[in-house]
Amino acid sequence: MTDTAALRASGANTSEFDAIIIGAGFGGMYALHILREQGLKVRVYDEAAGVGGTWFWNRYPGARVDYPGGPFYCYTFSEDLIREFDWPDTQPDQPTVLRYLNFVADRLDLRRDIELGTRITGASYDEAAQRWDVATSTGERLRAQFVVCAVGALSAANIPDIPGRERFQGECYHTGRWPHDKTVSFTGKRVGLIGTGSSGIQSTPEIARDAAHLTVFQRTPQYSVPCGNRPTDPELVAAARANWPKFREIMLRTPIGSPDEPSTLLARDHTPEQRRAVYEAAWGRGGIGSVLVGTYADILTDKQSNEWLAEFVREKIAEVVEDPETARKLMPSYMIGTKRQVMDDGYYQAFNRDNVSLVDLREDPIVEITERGVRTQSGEHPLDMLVYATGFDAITGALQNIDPRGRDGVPLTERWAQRFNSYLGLTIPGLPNLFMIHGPESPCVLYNMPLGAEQEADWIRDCIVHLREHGIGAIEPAPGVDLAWAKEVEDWGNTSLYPEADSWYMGSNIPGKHRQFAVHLGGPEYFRRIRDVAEAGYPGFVTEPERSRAASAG
Ligand code: N01
Repeated sequence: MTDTAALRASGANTSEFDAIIIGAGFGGMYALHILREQGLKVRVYDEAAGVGGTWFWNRYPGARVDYPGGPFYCYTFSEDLIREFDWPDTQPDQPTVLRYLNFVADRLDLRRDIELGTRITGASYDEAAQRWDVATSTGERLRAQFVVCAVGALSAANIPDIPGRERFQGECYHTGRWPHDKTVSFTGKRVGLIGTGSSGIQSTPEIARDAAHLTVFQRTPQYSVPCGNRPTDPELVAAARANWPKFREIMLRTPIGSPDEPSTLLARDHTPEQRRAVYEAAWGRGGIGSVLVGTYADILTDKQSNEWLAEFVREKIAEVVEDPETARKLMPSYMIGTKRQVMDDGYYQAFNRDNVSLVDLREDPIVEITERGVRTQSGEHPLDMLVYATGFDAITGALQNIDPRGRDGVPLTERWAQRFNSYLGLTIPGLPNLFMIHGPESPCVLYNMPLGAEQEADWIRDCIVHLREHGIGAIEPAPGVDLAWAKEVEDWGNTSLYPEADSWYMGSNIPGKHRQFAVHLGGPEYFRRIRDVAEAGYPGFVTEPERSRAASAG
C-alpha cells in the first residue's frame, strides 16, 4: 500500500490546500510568495530544519556561488530586496547565501506557511476529485488541487555503491548532506575525499589546511578555473540599485541570465597570441562565466576552439603543480565545459602541500571500503574520516524519490523507466495539476537559477490563475506533446558539445540511468517559448472542467 493510500485508509485528518509546494529553496519560497499574493491557500514542506534548499544542505567547507554573484545571484523581482541586502563578495559563500534566504523568508513573512522537518513521502492523484493526496513523514494527510515540485536539481545525494561502504568505522559525510547541527573538525585527522567535481574541488584546500593528511581519490580529472572572488564593487552595486530594471532586462536577455554580455568573438578569428591574451585576461579576472562565456562564443560549439582553451588550462595546471607525476594525473582530457565547469580557490596548489596526496582511480581503482579506510588495488589508505563528494542523481532524482502517482496510479519511476519526459520542462504527461520548477528539460542548471525559478514560478502562477478564471479543474500535457518537446530539447542540445560528454547533465554519473540530455539550452528563448504558450491559451495541454472546489481561498 502506498503512503497516501495507507493514510486515506487510516482516516487521518486531512489538511486541505489550494497548492502544496515541495521544497523551501529559492524556487519554493518564491512560488509561495506569488501564489499567496493570488489569495491561494498554500503550504511549503521541506525535510530540512531550515529554509534554503540546496544552500541549506551544501554547507561543506569552501562552498560558494560559482555564478556571477553579488546582487545578481538572488531574487531579482523586488527592488526592495535588492536594496536591503548587502552582498560582501562577488562569489558569496554558503553562509551568506543562507543568511540571505533567511532574510527573505522573514522580509516576505514566508515562515508562517512553511513546514520544516517534514519530508513528503508520497503523492497520488485522485482523478474523480481532481485533487492530489499527499503524505508526509510526520503522518499528516494533505490534499491540494495543485502540487508544485521545487525539489532542487541537485538534492538527491549520490553515494556510490562501493563494496564495504557500510563497514567504515570513522566519521563519514556527503558534501550535499553536510551536518547543520555540529561543526566538522578535520584537525589532526587523516581524511579521504572521493570525487573531484565542484564540491570536492572547493573543499580540498579547506580540508587540507587543517587535516593531518588528505587523500583525494580522483576518477576524472577536472578543468578548474580561479574563482576570482573579490569584495563587491560599491559603484556597481549603487548603479544596479539605481537602475535595477535596466540590469534585470540585460539578465533576462543574456544566454545564462547573467549581467555580463557574452563574447561574440570566434576563437579561430584570432591569432594564437591574441587568443592567449584573451585567455590570460579571463583567467586573471576569474570566474566560470569569464572564462567559458566571456572569452569566445564558440567554446561549447567548436571542438577546435574548445581544445585551445582546454590546452591553456592544462598549461596552467602544469605551471602550478610542482610534482610532474601529480600534474600528469591531474590533466583532464574531455572537452572543457561539457561536464559542469568548476572553479576553485587553491585546488591545484593544494597538491604542493606535504599533507595532500592524489590517488588516480583510473590507474589504481577502489577495491573496497574497509573498517579503517579505502583499499585501492595498490593497498589500503588508512583514514579517520571519509568525505563523499560524489554528487547527485541530478535533475530527476529528487522527484523520483517522491515518486508521485498520476493517472491510473502509475508511479513516476515507472513512467520514467526508459526515459524521462515533460512538456515545457514544467509539467509531466499523466500527472495533472503537478508543476515543476527546474525540472528536466528546462534550462535549470545552465541558467541563473534564482532568475530561472522566478520565471518558471511566474508561468505556474499564471497558469493556475487562468484555470481558476476559466472554471478549469485539471490540466495536463496532451498526448504526444512530450515527444515534440523532447525533440526541441535534443535539437538545442545538439547545437552544443554537451551531449558528447559523460556528465551528470547526461545522467552518466548514476549507474543504470539512461543517457538523455536533461537541460533546455535555449535560455531566454526558452522563457519566451513558455510565455508564448501561456499567451496563446495553453496549446499542447488538455483540460477538464472543474468538478468541485474543496479548498477555500486563504
Ligand atoms: O558532484 P559532481 P558535485 N568512484 O557530480 C566522482 C553544483 N555545485 O557535488 O567525473 C569515484 O560534479 C565523479 O567522478 P566522474 C554544480 O552544478 C555548485 O561536485 O563521474 N568517484 C566526480 O568527480 C556541480 O556540478 C557549487 O568520473 C566517483 C564527483 O564524484 C554540481 O553541484 C558547488 C564515483 C562528483 O562530482 C555537483 O557537484 C558545488 C565513484 N563511484 C556543487 N561516483 C557552486 O559553487 C562519482 N564520483 C555553486
